[in-house]
Amino acid sequence: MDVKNKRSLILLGHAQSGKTSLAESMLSLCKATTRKGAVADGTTVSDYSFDEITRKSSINASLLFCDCRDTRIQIVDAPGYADFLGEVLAGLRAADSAVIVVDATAGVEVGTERAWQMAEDAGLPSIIFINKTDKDGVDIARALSDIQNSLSKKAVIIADLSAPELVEVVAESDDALLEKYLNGTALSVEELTVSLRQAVIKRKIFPVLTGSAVTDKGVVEFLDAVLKYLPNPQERAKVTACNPLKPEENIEIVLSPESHFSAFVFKSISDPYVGHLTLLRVFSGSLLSNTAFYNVSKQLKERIGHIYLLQGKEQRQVDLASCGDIVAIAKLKDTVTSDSLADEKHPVSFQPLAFPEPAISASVHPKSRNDEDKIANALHKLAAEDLTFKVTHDQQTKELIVSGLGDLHLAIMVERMKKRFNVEVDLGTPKVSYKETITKKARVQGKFKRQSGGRGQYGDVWIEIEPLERSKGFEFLDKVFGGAIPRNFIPSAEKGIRQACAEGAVAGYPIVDVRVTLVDGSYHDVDSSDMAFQIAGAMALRKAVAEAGPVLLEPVMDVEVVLPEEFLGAISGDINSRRGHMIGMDVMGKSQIVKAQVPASEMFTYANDLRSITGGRGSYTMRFSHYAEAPHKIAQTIISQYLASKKHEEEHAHAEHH
Ligand SMILES: Nc1nc2c(ncn2[C@@H]2O[C@H](COP(=O)(O)OP(=O)(O)O)[C@@H](O)[C@H]2O)c(=O)[nH]1
Ligand SMILES: [Mg+2]
Repeated sequence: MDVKNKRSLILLGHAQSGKTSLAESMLSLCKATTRKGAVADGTTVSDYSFDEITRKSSINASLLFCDCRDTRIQIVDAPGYADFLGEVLAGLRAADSAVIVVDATAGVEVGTERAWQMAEDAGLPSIIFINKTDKDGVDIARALSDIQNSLSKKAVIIADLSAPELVEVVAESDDALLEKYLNGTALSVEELTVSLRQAVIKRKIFPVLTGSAVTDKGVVEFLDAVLKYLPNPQERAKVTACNPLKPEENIEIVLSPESHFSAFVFKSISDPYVGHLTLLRVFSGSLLSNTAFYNVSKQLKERIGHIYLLQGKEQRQVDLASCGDIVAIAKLKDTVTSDSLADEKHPVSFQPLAFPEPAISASVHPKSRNDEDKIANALHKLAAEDLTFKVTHDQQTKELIVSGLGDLHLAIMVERMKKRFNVEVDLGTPKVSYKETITKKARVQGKFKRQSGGRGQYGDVWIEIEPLERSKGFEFLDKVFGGAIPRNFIPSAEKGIRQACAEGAVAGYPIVDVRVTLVDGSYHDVDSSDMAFQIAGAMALRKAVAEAGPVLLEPVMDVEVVLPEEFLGAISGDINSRRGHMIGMDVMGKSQIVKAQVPASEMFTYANDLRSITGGRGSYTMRFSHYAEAPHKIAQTIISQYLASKKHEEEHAHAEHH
């Protein structure tokens, strides 16, 4: 296929606006499918996985293609929910342009604005499709003015413009043309056509199309617009990479099938429908099946078998992938998402994918005890496939913790574990990672002395403890004078002190932001030992903390909530009730952005609560900000829980001993 006859687009927009249905309509009109499917029946090419079929909603970015006259259109159908933002970010790296789908009855929604912003950040030329115009009471003019007010004044329904109006819109985006026009020279149709196309490619004009994905109305005109206005892979926004040997040196990729091969791995899939597939976008040159490529990121050559074009879960074998193609390769061993592939003699390294930090986490509890190994294996496989999903092991609580972009995201992962790996788990509320610290100075003695028949144990230290500034960690000073403790036992005392710090003194959390000074002590010629001084140090530390006004520190999160204005009051009240405080507000189109700081322990159910307060129209992100002193009442609760669990543990150990 000639590179001029290739288009690639990513379908973006609010959840439920009709992206998947539009893709289905395109495929059916281009005869890529024999029978048009429907989201409601779970029969679309794009939403093929069990979780998409049961939820009637996209979760994964799917790849589709159709041939429209002599042009091949490659489609990335992206999910609309913020929980699956990772899929959108990946898809944006594969496509040359974006189609923003707007529900005519709802107008511009939170997800529409987010989609618009992401397409803009990626520099992708965009077409807007106002969908669901078959519905009763649809007001296209109102939807359009909403788009013009919230997204861009340069969004226009080209078909509705009269000839002089069109001239003005186009001339405004092209200085040379404008001058000609103002001088009164007539502009030819060819001039206008070329200039209009360039304006769309440069994001100066955004064509708006209208129609219905369900009845196919307007979709032929939409396909025409894709061919007419959207860039081919050579006309797309320029692509830069860097020289892997000199990362500061930028290289502009020559977007041509004749130049050296370069490609970027934007996604990997391993599911029961397609097996293990690596998805790549070829930016330049070409790659033949049954050859090899050079993986710049891993610095190795990897052999490949077949190359496939994907039509949802179906794979069509092709002989080669060249400039502009979005293809899949099966069973790669070393190549993973975000890797750069290139000609070995002309290596280039693309910017890796950058994903948002996980916003929520939960502990994982197996429903059956025998499943523990299977669970760890399943979670690690899911995390390798979805880089916004993270699995960690909490050293302190000994719990397996999963983190993701929202509770829907975590719920989907639990479903996948069951369906794909046949293991069932419950998600719990993880313990917050508290820390302990002190509020004043103290000076104490730690003395360990055992005398039992033969050789005894003797260690004796005096320490001073004082608070340090937040996030200064731990400092140890040795000010022992005149050999009160032999030099070789000082590291022993320090080791005991550090160990006790890691274990905590009041609630089992690490002690931070303290300075401990070893000031004095005594020893015994025969009975003193490394072990005795370690124990003495630990005893001293625990005693010192207890006397130095211990407090608990809790993690505080930076939270950003995007929501329609009418919910502002409810949201700020809710943030107050979570011991949070507002730190600012911003406006994004029709939405408000609320910035606040809230203790992590108060945020566990936030995804659900926000959804119910805003009827699903709000979204939020959150990331760690700092540690702050937890209020006394909360600290008291945590300390008594800790003491109770410790008591329980001791009784348990005692019982086992007998
Ligand atoms: N009446 C009508 N309903 C539509 C249209 N397009 C999509 N829908 C319905 O809207 C819902 C969401 O569609 P879907 O394609 O899954 O939206 P997506 O989340 O943006 O992919 C489904 O129930 C579709 O049947 C349309 O043009 N007209
Ligand atoms: Mg969808």
